[in-house]
Amino acid sequence: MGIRTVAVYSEADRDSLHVRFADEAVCIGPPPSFESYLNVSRIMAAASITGASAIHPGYGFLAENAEFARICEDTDIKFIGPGSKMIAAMGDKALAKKTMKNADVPIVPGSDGEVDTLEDARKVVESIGVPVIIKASAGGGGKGMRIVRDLEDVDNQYTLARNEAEKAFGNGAVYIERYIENPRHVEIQILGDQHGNITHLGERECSIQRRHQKLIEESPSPVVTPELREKMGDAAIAGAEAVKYEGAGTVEFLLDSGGNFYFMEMNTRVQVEHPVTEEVIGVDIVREQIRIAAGEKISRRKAHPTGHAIECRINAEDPYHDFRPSPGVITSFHQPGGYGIRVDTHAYQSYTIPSHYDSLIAKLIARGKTRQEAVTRMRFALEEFIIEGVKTTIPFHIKVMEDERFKKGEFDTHFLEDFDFI
Ligand code: MV4
Repeated sequence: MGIRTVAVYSEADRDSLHVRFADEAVCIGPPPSFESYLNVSRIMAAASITGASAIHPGYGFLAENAEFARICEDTDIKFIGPGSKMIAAMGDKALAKKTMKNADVPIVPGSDGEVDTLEDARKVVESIGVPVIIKASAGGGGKGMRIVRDLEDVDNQYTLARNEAEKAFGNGAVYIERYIENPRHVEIQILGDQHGNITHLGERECSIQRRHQKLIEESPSPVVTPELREKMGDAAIAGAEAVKYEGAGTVEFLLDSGGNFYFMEMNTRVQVEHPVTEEVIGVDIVREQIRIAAGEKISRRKAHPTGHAIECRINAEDPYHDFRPSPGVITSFHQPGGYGIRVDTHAYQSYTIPSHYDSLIAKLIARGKTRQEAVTRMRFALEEFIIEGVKTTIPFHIKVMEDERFKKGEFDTHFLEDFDFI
């Protein structure tokens, strides 16, 4: 795009590839993220010293921090993403649900917003019936959730949920909804520009996860028909239009076994799994984010997926020992390549994976004309990917690619709970 870039990095990331690739780089502090990547004043100082006109927040850290976005707005540095009020509104999960309900987006039946007392919690559960799920308003991504299967457990679980939420987010607010058994996690990628145009880029299937950490994503979903895609896409667009959404965003849905879908959360950042959408739609999502931030228009044309793409998250974790982190020096690194293979990574041979951050070290994306071709190509690329010195999730992914149920596309969010690896 011809835009000069400035990387920020902590002392632990001095040797990361993003630092070498940027035109300039500024160290913003010691390894602990509170002293570097979460330290707003140091990031603003780095932007100011280098004369940066915009900040791309990526994912994680401050990417969905409304306060950081507001400070960018106040200092006239363009935060590449939606406005701070939008981030705050979507970060409040109970409020986001109300907003989507008002825009006629399907939601899971449940409480009308937050449930502030035990008496109200009992009333709500009695009216919707068990099983229910209690979720933290300030949560998301599975943190602070409790399932209630027996009316007698409401008191206990409600109290536990509030205490957990208070501890984790400094906000004990919770809401309640019917618990959907064996759902799939299917999300719609959207783009909105400053001129009111909103479009969707189809769905991603993200049901293969472990402890709410996604491990494998794909697009299209093996169960989403063109008709369902149109319905989910229209719902996501209706929700985004109601809030005049600007930037790249993701509308997460639960999809039940009957083909019914329900709004779950909206993410106001680019997601880790965005490459599978890029591969089947033929759009560079980060480029679109930057164009939107610069005031340019997106094309309104509806996008249809061509072929199939799968992403495996290669984490520095030991899948043979409960996926425990495995930081350290990469002594050998050979990445796969060739037609239909893409690797997004900051790692290389001799690079030291720091222990301070999460363990994602590479994203391996395989594309094919069909899902089967993508799976086969992924299987061989995983075999070809050599990483030594640290344990990785590669052997786990090979096992999944060989699994009969996975190959048939027959899975839901509980797939890994009874997946016998080893
Ligand atoms: C649910 C649900 C069933 N019913 N909500 C987990 C992450 C958080 N965003 C919401 N989650 C769920 N919400 C209702 N009403 C099941 C889950 C859930 C889940 C969702 C997506 C992917 C994996 C999951 C694993 C367990 C539970």
